Amino acid sequence: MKEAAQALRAIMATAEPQLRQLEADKPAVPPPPGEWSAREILGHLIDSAANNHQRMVRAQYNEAANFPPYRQVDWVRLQHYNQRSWPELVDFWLAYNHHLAAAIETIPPEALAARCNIGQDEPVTLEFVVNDYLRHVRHHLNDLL
Ligand code: NI
Repeated sequence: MKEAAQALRAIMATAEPQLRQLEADKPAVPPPPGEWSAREILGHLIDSAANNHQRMVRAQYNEAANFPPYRQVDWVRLQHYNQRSWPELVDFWLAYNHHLAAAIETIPPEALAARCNIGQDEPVTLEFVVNDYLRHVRHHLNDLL
């Protein structure tokens, strides 16, 4: 999945300067009720990276079909991202995604059809998980930036 890895690196290259600028532009803007702050959105992207990392590796030895779905709202709430430093969250998100890009790059073609549970009725393929991960990152970065 070289192209997906390259796409993820390109997303990071574009987003990094904008993310680093964001805190200077909008320090601690409180979100409307029921919505996530910038820190919580970036935290949600870190949680997504962590959960999808597990799926992407486990799928390659066929143990992702029963991997539990994760409760994203609880993950954000329980980790108190609003109390964290913005630069630390940005650094960690970038580091994790550089790691994921390397992991995605080495997924062999024969693993692309491996089954992954993402909490829907039917498991999806590993290829779908990778592409859906990129779509999800783009979606939230568009909101954030
Ligand atoms: Ni999301």
